[in-house]
Amino acid sequence: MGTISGADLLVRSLQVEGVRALFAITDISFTPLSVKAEAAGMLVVAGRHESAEVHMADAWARATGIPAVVVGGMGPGVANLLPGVVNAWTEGVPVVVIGTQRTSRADQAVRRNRFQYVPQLELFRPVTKFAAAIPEARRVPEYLREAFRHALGGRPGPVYLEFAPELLREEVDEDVNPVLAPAAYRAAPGSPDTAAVERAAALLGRAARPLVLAGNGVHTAEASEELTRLAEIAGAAVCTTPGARGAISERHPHAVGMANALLSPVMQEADVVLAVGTGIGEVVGYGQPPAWAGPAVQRLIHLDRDPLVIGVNRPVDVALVGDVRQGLSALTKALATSDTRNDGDWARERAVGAQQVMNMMVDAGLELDGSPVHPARLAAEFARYLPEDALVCLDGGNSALWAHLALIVTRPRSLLWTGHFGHLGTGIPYAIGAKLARPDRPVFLFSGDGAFGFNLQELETASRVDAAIVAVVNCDYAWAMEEQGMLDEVGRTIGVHTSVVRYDLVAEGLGCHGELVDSPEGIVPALRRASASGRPAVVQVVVDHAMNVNPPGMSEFLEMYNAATT
Ligand SMILES: Cc1ncc(C[n+]2csc(CCOP(=O)(O)OP(=O)(O)O)c2C)c(N)n1
Ligand SMILES: [Mg+2]
Repeated sequence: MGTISGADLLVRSLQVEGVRALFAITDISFTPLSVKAEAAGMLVVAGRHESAEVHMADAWARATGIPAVVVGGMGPGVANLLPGVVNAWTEGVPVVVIGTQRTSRADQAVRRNRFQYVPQLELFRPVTKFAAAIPEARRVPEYLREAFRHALGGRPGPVYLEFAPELLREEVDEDVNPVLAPAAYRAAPGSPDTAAVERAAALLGRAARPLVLAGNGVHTAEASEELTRLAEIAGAAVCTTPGARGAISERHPHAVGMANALLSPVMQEADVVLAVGTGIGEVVGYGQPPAWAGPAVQRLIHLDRDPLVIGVNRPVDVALVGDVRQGLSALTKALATSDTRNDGDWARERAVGAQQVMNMMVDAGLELDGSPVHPARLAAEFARYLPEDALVCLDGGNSALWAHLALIVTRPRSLLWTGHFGHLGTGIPYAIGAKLARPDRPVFLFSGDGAFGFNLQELETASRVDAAIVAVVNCDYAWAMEEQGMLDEVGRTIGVHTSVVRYDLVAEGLGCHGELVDSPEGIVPALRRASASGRPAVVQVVVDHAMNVNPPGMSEFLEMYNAATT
């Protein structure tokens, strides 16, 4: 009978779950963990700020469906993890967060004015699905199992585990608490109830104007193909939440794009809505008037793996609780054998209209000449430049809105954006995490200049780990999204403008390729040089600040928010 260290038990517990990356700024409190993870073949990456490392792990999970691990050293290292964890929690992204702690849980009750001590568990409890202190090495597998059950079950989310540094070095009997395979300790949801599927299929089959609202749960379940097949069989139009774009190809003849204020006429017209893998939150108007029609005239079928999201924001006619992929397949099967189903004319008509508007955004943007560059021109040039297999990250205020208007997303897990929390600063780390997870894909970032500044130093990380991302900065030297509201309220701005910054030179100083562009004609050549450099690259494009203040759809967007019940 052999012995095994706490660090080994931890790494093995991560490996059985397919974890391949560990993000950590070195801290001697967890040296054995870094060493064992590296020895096990995991990618061990040190960022320049713990919160950015959480964003990297978050992007890894979004790009692959598999969680990554972030480790913080006791006290400040753990405290710095917090914003990244808050973002992952609100966004429903599984991240395994580990902290060392000055002392064991049992010893924390005594107030001794310790160096680098803060009650970490209490900080993380409200923003994780599970937070616990592992008391001793032999219980590592048990705590990791519980952590993964929570991180990946229901609506996914981050989990936090902590321990005193000695735990990693402690040797325990190898056979006492062995590491099990995931199938032995956590179950995936099954297919929804058959009778409910039949009722849903009957309702969808009789619909005159069926519309599917797809959320991130479609990505979680890897159910894009099933979603597309259902749309075809049901003759339904499909929109996605803004954060789940690409769940269906936006070029599919039934795709009507993002559920936002601009799509409201279609959302109101539908007589049966199938919401799938979404909590129908505020960004889609809570599924209520004025963005949608009321329950009296618009029926709702809601399919989700988590029963806790059903009926929260809108009364439901048929609830389907279970795996999204199996649920969609079951619905497709039930409809395929039914003689009552929609012919898809309404869906195709609406999709033609919606896709014309989407194409128009690019065509109209390309017409805008002059310097400084119009942000719509930049977004259009960017969208047109992207290769088909691009993975795009968005960050910024109005900058992100311009990009949303110009982009057409055709693949799942290809647009990373904090659609729920709107967390500025996620862009650079998201792009790095995505590129490390998917080196086979060209990874781009479209960011506002304000957002870009939060984690600018991570460009050094990108350079060091060879994450050849191409970052485009829509640079108006201002926090433009905040400007109009402030002008409307007090007639002037405070703290909206920043000084002129050479992000291209900063990028070069941090080991990346840099480009500064001030004319529309300069954009594409700079993008080409950036891609060809083979290095992480920053293309700073100076845009017209006045034009950046009010992107189309902005006022409707605010109107929809204000009108939906809070
Ligand atoms: C971390 C964080 N801080 C503040 C905000 C509030 N906020 C939303 S948009 C925005 C302006 C963003 O400026 P920039 O990235 O330059 O994009 P622009 O609107 O100028 O295109 C601010 C400050 C936020 N969403 N997140
Ligand atoms: Mg700006």
